[in-house]
Amino acid sequence: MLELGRLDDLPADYRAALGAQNLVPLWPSLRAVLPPGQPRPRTQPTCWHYEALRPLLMQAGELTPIEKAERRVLVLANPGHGLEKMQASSAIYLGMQLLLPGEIAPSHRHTPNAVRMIVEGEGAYTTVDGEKCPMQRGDLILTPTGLWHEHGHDGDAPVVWLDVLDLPLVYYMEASYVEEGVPQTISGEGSERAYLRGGVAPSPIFSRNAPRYPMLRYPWADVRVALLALAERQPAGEAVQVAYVNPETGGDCQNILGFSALMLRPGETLALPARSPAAVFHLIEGAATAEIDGKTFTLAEADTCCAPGFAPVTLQNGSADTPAFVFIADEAPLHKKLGLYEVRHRG
Ligand code: 1HN
Repeated sequence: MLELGRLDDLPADYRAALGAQNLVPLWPSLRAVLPPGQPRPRTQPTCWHYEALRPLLMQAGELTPIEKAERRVLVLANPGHGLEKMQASSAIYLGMQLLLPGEIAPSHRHTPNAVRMIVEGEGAYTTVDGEKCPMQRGDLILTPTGLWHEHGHDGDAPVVWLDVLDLPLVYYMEASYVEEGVPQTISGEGSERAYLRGGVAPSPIFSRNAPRYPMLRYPWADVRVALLALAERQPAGEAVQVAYVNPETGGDCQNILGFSALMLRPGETLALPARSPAAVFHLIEGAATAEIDGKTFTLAEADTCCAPGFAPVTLQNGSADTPAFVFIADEAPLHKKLGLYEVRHRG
């Protein structure tokens, strides 16, 4: 590939004259914005171990009252982007949130989409758009763009969850903002019960008027049963994976990020193809390793790691007799909508 002229090849007075007119020569930067063959992601393969972050999160509970935090969160920041950017990847934000017994994280709504993956504790709940969603380990709770949400805790021990948002993208788009609310009136509970069986959906008096986000809570107990059932008939070597979908459309449950759960059978190794979207892997249950771009991370329960786009990923169950369950968040819906989605099978 032809070597192009550099900025310092140009006379200083010419560069100054360009700058004064808000002009920039393209050729010194062309290879950086259009690298050959594949992107050069800033996102680095990174792992956050729960054992290391939990004491620091509990310390935040002592240092900062909820009133001074609104949301008491330690952000899982990718060093490749600079920690202050609070990005796991170009589009994904991750944070571990702590709510102590009796605390309330007040109602608000915002443009970024969020989901919560519950990590630890009993007795907390999130109210989303008037629906009270209990939080139990492994549950996935959606708070899609524009819906009011608040968290409360009636239990007697700390509750921790992983927040996954598309905040970096929405912020980059200069579309990120919040509105403060008042405590919500609870109007319902358990919308997930309405979609308990795949293939049948509520249809009162033959009329289907599906809300835009019909299902806000995906209980882990149900997802786990679905994975175990799938594992019984799936041939060895084929991924046992379910997607969190909108049960009315079968499409992705949110607009920008995609969510799925994967079961690694005892001893199983899965070589995933390199795909253009970045992805996050969070271990719900079991023990596993994740090899990302040649870097190997050992994942214990509640550990979280991220893979840049175009990185080959190999997941391995570290146990010969127990399954491992992995929650995956990725940028695939975004890439598909933009026409950028690519899969590169290993050659
Ligand atoms: C947010 O609204 C929550 O509602 C958590 O729990 C983390 C990070 C950035 C922006 C909004 C929550 C967030 C957030």
